[in-house]
Amino acid sequence: MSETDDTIFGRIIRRELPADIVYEDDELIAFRDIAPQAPVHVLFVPKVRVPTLDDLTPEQAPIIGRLALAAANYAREQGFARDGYRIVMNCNDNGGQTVFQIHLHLLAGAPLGGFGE
Ligand code: IU
Repeated sequence: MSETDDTIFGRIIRRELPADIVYEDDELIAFRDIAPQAPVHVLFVPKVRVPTLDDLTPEQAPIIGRLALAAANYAREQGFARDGYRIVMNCNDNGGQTVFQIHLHLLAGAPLGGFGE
């Protein structure tokens, strides 16, 4: 059983809630954000339960690499890697985190501008 079963993303992993899933393997799932902030907005979520980046242990550090690699592979396969994209991970309230299972946002499909613009 997934360890993420107390979040909405756990319910997506278990197919209890619908999502537009674009990638899945033994360790992570990727699906389109329901409120996209760019033409392409995909979330990469590990199946292991980690509420926030602040909870990540040294042993769990490879999870971040797997999320990033999956996002990079997706961008390359979809043909927008050379145009570019942004990956974001929010942590806790001031970071804007609303779902407490770590996830990487992949944003692409248009110039995204700089911070503060
Ligand atoms: P955040 O980094 O925790 O703020 O990101 C959570 C994202 O999850 C946010 O962009 C939501 O639009 C998105 N989301 C979703 O895709 N599906 C859902 O059922 C829920 C939130 I709730």
